[in-house]
Amino acid sequence: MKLLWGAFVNNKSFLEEHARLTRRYFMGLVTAGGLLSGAETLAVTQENNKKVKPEKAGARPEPYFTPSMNFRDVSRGKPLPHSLPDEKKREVGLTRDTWRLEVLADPDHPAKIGNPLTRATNNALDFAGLLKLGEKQTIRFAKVMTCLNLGCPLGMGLWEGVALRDVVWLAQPEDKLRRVFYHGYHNNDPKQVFRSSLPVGRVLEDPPGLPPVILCYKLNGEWLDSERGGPVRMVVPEDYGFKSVKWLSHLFLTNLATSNDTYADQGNDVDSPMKTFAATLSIPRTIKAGEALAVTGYAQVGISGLSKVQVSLESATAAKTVNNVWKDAELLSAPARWTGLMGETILPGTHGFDATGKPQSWPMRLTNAHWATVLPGVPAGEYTFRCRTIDAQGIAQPLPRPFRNSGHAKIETVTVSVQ
Ligand SMILES: Nc1nc2c(c(=O)[nH]1)N[C@H]1C(S)=C(S)[C@@H](COP(=O)(O)O)O[C@H]1N2
Ligand SMILES: [Mo]
Repeated sequence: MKLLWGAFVNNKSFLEEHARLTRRYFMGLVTAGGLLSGAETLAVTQENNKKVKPEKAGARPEPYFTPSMNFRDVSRGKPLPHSLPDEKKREVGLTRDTWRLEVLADPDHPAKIGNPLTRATNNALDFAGLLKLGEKQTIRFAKVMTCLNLGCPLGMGLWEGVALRDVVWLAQPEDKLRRVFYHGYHNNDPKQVFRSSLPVGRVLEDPPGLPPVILCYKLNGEWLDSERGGPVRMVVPEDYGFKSVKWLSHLFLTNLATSNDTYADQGNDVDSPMKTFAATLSIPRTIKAGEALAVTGYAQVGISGLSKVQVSLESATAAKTVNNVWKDAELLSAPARWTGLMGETILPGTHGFDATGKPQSWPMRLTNAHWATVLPGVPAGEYTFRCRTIDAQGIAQPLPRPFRNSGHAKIETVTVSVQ
């Protein structure tokens, strides 16, 4: 086999960006002697390989869980709450020993509650009280944090905390409770409020297969740091990042039936759960005629699940007689080691994993999965590479949909020049 295998496996930057899993997949192709034969060569050279964009850091296979400091930060506020000096953080309750959560009736549309938790009455929930709830039941789940307004994941996390409903019940809601509003610390400036909301039904019950909404205090096994919204942030499993309000300070129990999210004011679709889609991580931009094309990528597994990733390579210049001839790519199995976590293991009792720390199913909803493919060589010309997903119901995703304000839902296209 006349294969540029040396160039392939010796390419440091390529390997750095790719998991052992991906490598094993390509190795398997060679030893099986399958796809690549005869004069075909596998073109992955340092010069023409498309680099992983920095914003795709949260999509990389290694480490699978993104270290907190490598997350992309989406924070508002002047000054940014996480940039305040420690002294100020203590003053405003942004440290674990000074944090307090008030749980109140919404003054404009009050729900009837028996036990408001307030600073004034000295019964606001403190961090010790929150951990105490956690002793009864801790919730832990894997979720990719994704901004509705950005195409790339911000980071893959293992989030841990207490079910929001356990805190809501402390306030003894009695009647007229339709939504839970919540907001984060905002420099005591009403114009800076970042807030979101959920229907009370989502707070009290979990849709099939989904973990509860949590008040999160740990990320990847460590205390949630200030930049990620510590000491406590909301994390809504199936939703985009804007629902996961950082520096959580207030819950308002309301009789209003509609959302009042900050993101609603900006023209976003606020009832839009995370989409399933695929994107490339590594693809050569130029190859020689007849050379095989090796591509790796990731898929964000949204609310509709993931059964397949498919790819197509079409001439960009020839008349469009064929329309998207899709071929299945190889979906890689779950990581053998959960890199990015202490001990690289998943603790027992983590949602979606069995007692030995193995995923109960893979790909897993709300997480990133990785894929790889090798397409046989083609004649010289300009080509368009595309990738898409098929969800767990067999429906191609993204549909695609033309409106961007429901979150990234596009079929990624990359131009490949064959010379
Ligand atoms: N208090 C507060 N919470 C917030 C935000 C904010 O600006 N202020 N940004 C939200 C948005 S739009 C996103 S996408 C996520 C980003 O989370 P990260 O910074 O941990 O990556 O945080 C959300 N929570
Ligand atoms: Mo966002």
